Amino acid sequence: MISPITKKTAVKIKKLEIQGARNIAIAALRAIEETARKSKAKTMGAFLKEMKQNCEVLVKSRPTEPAMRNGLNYVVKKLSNTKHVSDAKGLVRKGCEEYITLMEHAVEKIAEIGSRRIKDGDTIMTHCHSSTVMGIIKKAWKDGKKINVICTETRPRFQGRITAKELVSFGIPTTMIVDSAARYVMNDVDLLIVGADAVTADSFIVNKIGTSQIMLAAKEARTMSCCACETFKFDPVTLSGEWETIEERDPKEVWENPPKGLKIFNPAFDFTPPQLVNFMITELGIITPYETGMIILERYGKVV
Ligand code: RUB
Repeated sequence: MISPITKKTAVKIKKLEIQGARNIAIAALRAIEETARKSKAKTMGAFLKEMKQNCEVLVKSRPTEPAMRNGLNYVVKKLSNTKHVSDAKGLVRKGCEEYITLMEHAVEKIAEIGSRRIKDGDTIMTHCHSSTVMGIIKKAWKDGKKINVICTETRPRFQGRITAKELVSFGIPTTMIVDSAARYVMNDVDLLIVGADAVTADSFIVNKIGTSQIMLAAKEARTMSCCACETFKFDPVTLSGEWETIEERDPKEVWENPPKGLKIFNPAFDFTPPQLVNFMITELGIITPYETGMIILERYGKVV
């Protein structure tokens, strides 16, 4: 049975009322925790089936989100040797709490490590809205660095406005540009910081559509570029050669009433190759994108 909270959360995630990889993962974990707590299943078999079905609905709500998938797998795996539903409910609660705490600590650590890379007077550019990137910028500002931020508007869903509102409310000098102005202003940027939805075993960064173009412009301008990303977003399925699925969104997001016969293609994310990324800021420290495969291998083991 699909619980009301799973249905409600999946809809909110689909509609981008909940956006950003970390917020999505946290919302999905909270939904699964409530589903478990309110479950009326009498046997472990029925409980496990219910958990898996609810996880599937959540995972399908945004296919390019390994942080959510990894989190839900982490919780469900805890149930493998459990005999009683009441114990299982406790384990789900514990698993969700543990994973959310790990993510929160990771984002704090990233803010600390990342802000050290920002110098007083720097101009930072970012794309879309990443809570991880925001953590770094706010920490640098709190540490007294007089920075400026350039943020893109991020068509078609304008997540750049969330970024801009948040930065302005913090008092951080912020300039918004249209996405296509990124290359034009790149020579004024000291550090480009983007977030990630997924990172593949072969070191590609999956983030909001347009990220790879901006990273390319940074490379051309010899502007330092980096990706701020918790290792929970590293995707184990890519170790065995699976492609990261790129979510395709409703064409209506691009043009509500297009002329008849026009095709609109609206991918949500793109792939940035490792050669365009100077470094990655993770909770484990600063790494190059080339190390992501090793971290996935160490954490999840070889595929046999
Ligand atoms: C958001 C986006 C963000 C990453 C990282 O896309 O691309 O950069 O999700 O976010 P959308 P965070 O708005 O389509 O979800 O650092 O908060 O996990």
